[in-house]
Amino acid sequence: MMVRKRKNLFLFAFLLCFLLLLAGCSNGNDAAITPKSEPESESRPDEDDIVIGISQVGSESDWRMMNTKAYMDTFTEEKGYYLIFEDGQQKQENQVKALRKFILKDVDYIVLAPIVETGWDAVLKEAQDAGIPVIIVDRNVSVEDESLYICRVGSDLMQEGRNAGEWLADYLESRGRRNEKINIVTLQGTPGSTAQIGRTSGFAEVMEKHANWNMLEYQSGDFTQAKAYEVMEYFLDTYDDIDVVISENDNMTFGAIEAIKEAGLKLGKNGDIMIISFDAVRDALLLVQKGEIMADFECNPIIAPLVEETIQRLERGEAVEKVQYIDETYFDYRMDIETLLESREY
Ligand code: GYE
Repeated sequence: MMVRKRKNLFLFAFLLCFLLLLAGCSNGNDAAITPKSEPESESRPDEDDIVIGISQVGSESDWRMMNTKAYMDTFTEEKGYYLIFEDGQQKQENQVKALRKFILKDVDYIVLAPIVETGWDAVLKEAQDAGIPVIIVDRNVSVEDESLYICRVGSDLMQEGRNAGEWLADYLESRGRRNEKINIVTLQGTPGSTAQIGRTSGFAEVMEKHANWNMLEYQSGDFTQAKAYEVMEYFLDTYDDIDVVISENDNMTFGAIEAIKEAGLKLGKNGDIMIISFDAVRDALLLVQKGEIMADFECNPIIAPLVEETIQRLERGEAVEKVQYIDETYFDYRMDIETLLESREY
């Protein structure tokens, strides 16, 4: 009896170590609200369920959490969907594996939020050969043959970058700083992702029209708060006259603000540094309200309803648009954010 108890205890301790090890391996951000993948053995799709395999980027930001939640809320069992959700944990190889798993399971649709644009040709061809339609969501893919996917549903990320540039130009003009030398640093998102490429190049397009804008450096903060904090510390150590920080998502902005405050610098229109951000998640809008973020360019994370509409159209045999952009706006410190927040879902 005693021996058996010990054995159980040993087994328990072993399992605990294993679980702790696993937890240690995953990045802290990911642990928080990552939805579980499909419970392999517990449920099975009903005969006429629409089976959808979703390959998500990860859980790197508040935006991503909302984006994932919207898929869960939209593709419900009650509505006749069976969802297989795979979190790529910010690694393309995990996403490729997920896609192969979906193909093996012969799902009805694959929904792919690609971490970066390149490297998808082979696996998308496998899906096409298996006759599974692929819908690209959020970021884009860059493939030789565009017939490898049905359509892309998401944001016009380049336009967001342009809007940010135009806002800065108008703002500087309104403050009589049109011809002043403006030193800028950019916290970029994951290199090679559409969100990074689009926002960087959209802003650069406007920058070209302003010879007095001086981009000191671009560095990636990988869309996470922790990395951006480090990069911002480095920027502040390296350059002593930064006027503007372009931060390619709100979570990086949170990290940058922390570093700027710790360095004893002031944010906002009468401060030392102005931040322009992207996403417009709730916590960031509260900082716009406080004037710590000058302007925030919305990226709407609630893509799921448009994806559902697309799938329903395909089910009815209707044609769908190859590129479907979602409506977006922006917020700046001069607006009545409190009122705007009342009617906002995220
Ligand atoms: O801005 C960021 C997220 O791809 C548009 O990814 C998305 C971006 C979003 O991590 O917060």
